[in-house]
Amino acid sequence: MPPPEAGDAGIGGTRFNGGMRLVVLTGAGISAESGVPTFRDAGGLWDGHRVEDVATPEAFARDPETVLRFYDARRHAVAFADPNPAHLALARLEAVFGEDLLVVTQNIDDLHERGGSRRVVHMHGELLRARCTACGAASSVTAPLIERPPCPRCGERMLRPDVVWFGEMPYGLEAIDEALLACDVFVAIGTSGAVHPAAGFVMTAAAAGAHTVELNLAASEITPLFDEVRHGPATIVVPQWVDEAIATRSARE
Ligand code: BJW
Repeated sequence: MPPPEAGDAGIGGTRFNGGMRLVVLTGAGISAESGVPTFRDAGGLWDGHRVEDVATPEAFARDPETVLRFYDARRHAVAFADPNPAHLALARLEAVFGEDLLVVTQNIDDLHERGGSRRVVHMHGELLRARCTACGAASSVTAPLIERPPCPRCGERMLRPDVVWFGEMPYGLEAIDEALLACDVFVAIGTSGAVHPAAGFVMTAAAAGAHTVELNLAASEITPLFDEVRHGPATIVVPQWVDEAIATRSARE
């Protein structure tokens, strides 16, 4: 895919052309209007929990019941949530951009997939999957983890949520890095920029020459790093930005 040419500035400051490669990073803010709490906003998911009580391997080793109940409750809540117009817009974007789009999500819900996206990397794992602490196999598990269902591979009843806690290595970093280095536009949606390595993706993409865009309800910790910033609820600003991307690409094909 050729790189964007000089003077290729598009609508709203974001540059698009035929063959443009996009990486979209999503955070909890994209699912907020589906009723899934964010982490660090007032009233967020961890308002009633200390992060270190639930989101580290040490916490799980210390008190597995509390951690399993916490994730079972989130699985239950997400099952009743629906994808919102921001998730649906990213699926429309994929329908047009195909393999030129990669969605990297920090979210462990499945709202991107239920919204129709297929090219999604869940870098912090998936709520509906579990990993065996005996044999390491990861699998889809529907039974509540607190009931200690058996591992489909080895039969041991030692499953943990297949999510990435602090101090653990996120998933898909090699593929993500490759996409960031090759992308022309990097967009971060609804993430606070408080957690690494995701918070550093904007710098990787910018250093590789990409135009960078932040779509967020409010300024984040990394807002100054972006070329273009649009503030507003994801259900409004994401479909708007996607419509511009699709219109501009279609006009040039
Ligand atoms: C809206 C909206 C609306 C609201 N519309 N917007 C470098 C420096 C310092 C520390 C580190 C470093 N590198 C690594 C670390 C250590 C650590 C870390 O980052 N610590 C920080 C505390 C500083 N990182 C790690 O340990 C990671 N692993 C790692 O680094 O491995 C080694 C490695 C080395 C070298 C290279 C690569 C790797 C692992 C991090 C795992 C994070 N896990 C969690 C839990 C997952 C499971 C679960 O869900 O329970 O992931 S923590 C939590 O934070 C979750 C999220 O995915 C993540 C990010 O949160 P997010 O999505 O940004 O949500 P919020 O709530 O923070 O923000 C919401 C945003 O939405 C806000 O901006 C709102 O404005 C916005 N919003 N409503 C639009 N309607």
